[in-house]
Amino acid sequence: DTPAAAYKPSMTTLGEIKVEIPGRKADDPVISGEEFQRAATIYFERCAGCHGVLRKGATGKPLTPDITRELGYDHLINFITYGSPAGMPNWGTSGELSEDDVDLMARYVLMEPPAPPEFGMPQMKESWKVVVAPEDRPTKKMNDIDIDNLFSVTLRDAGQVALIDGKTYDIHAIIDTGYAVHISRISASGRYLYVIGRDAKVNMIDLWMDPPATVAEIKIGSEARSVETSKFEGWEDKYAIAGSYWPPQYVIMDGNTLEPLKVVSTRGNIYDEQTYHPEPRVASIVASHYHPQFIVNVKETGKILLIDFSDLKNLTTTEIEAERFLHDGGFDSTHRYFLVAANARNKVAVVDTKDEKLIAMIETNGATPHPGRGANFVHPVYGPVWATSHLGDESVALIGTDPEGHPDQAWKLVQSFYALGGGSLFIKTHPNSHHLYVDAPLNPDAEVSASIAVFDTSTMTEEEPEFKTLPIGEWAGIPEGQPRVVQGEFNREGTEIWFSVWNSKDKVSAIVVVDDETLQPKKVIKDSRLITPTGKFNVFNTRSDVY
Ligand code: DHE
Repeated sequence: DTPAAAYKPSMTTLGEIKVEIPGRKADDPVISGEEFQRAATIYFERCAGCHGVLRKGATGKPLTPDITRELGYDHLINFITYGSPAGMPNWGTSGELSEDDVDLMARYVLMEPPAPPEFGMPQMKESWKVVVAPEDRPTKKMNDIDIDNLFSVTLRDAGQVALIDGKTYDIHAIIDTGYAVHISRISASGRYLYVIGRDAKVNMIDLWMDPPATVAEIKIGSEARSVETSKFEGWEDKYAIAGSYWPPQYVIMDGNTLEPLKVVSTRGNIYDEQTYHPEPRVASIVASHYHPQFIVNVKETGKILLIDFSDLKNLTTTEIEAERFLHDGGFDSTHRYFLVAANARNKVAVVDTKDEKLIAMIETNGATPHPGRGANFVHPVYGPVWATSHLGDESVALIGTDPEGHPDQAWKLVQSFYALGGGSLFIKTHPNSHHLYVDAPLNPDAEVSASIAVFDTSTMTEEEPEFKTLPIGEWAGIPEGQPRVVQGEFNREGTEIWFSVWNSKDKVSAIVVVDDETLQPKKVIKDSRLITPTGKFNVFNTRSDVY
């Protein structure tokens, strides 16, 4: 995959999806069983991330046959070949699909979508492996790694994570995982690292071992994005949870072995229309600091679930009506409030995790907010704020988060200003830093997508702030390809920030470490094993929700 095509799943590694051809209708296009199978696999791996497996639409338009037949074969061919400015990739002209495949996909979407198989407890149990049983694990840390300052780095197309030392920049271990690990999360004790691949494989890695290694693994579905571990006092390291896109469900697992304990479907009714949706996918998940709860965001039905795990037999769930297309989000600096983007609705929902209710729904004045976990800092005029950038335009939105000290600003959009360009995915700062970093990896301009905008938060006023542009891609000194610079992550001390310089898998990639004080490059980490680095997660910052 090239990075340009990578904002959706890529071919080859998820494997063939076995589906039945639904009953043929008289005017169905001619398509052989073999072609149908191939088209279903291409669809699942390339298109489903945006349009949904059942083609009901989310970030991408709905593509059910009533709609596609209205559009017609020729229109579909053009659309798939050339894409659209609204975000549909140009599959044909980019060369990622051959002319024959474009023709195949146009015929395929004229037909009823097949549903891939369900994946329940028996399949999970079959895939579950305890590689090192708890009683055989070390009783103390066996290595001399400063675990709190370790970074777990996704090596996307290699299906691995790299564990990189935050001080020496040495690679302590490269660990095989599922394909394209989406996120890494750390147990409350800091000992275990949980990662989840796009293919819904979860690895549990023991950071006390020398070298750190996988101690348990499980597959929880066929496509997934999120994993988290229990953090509330008294429940540290007790449970893990993973959410999947297909089938739409979450599973609560034993935090020590990944034994699947409870699988819950998220299928149900959309919060506002109250009509049934067959594919409400699980987007971000965080662990509450106020109750023994996981906070699970269900995309298509627009519901935020507060799942109380203290009694799995008598599971209590608070179901909050929020907004459709919930995606990514994080806590405010006090960890009491959780802010999550309803991205295709240009809104951010705020949940008070202490009082267990929705307290605000805020328009961000931008297109498609995409915060990652967001960025918290104290604005000289507005006090504590949480920030998001946007996928669809160049704006950054600041939301007031201090109802006690700044009640007039709390849960309002207090400022909106411009960064480098549209196509931003992640924004980052640290309590010890006075800089706010904004990426733009999906910007069509190669120079913009390889740069980072940085703002000085200590001098912000009510006026539009100025920013500096850091040419991270240039600093990486990569001769070939068109690498994109993505997702800043601070070290434990908050003195340096790491950026992935994400090239295609056959080309050199790098991680550029920037000194937060001088804004100059401090280190370029290059290694033939660093294939397509994307997300990076510092152990301390991730486990303590510092961002
Ligand atoms: Fe992500 C976070 C889903 C594409 C890198 N991504 C998330 C989360 C979700 C999500 C639900 C929040 C997880 C959580 O916090 O529990 N991502 C999706 C998609 O559905 C989407 C749009 C399309 C797809 O088909 O996957 C998508 N994401 C991408 C990419 O193309 C990225 C850049 C590279 C990749 O891995 O494929 C990418 N997503 C990330 C990263 C995070 C993330 C690095 C975590 C950021 C953080 O700081 O928390």
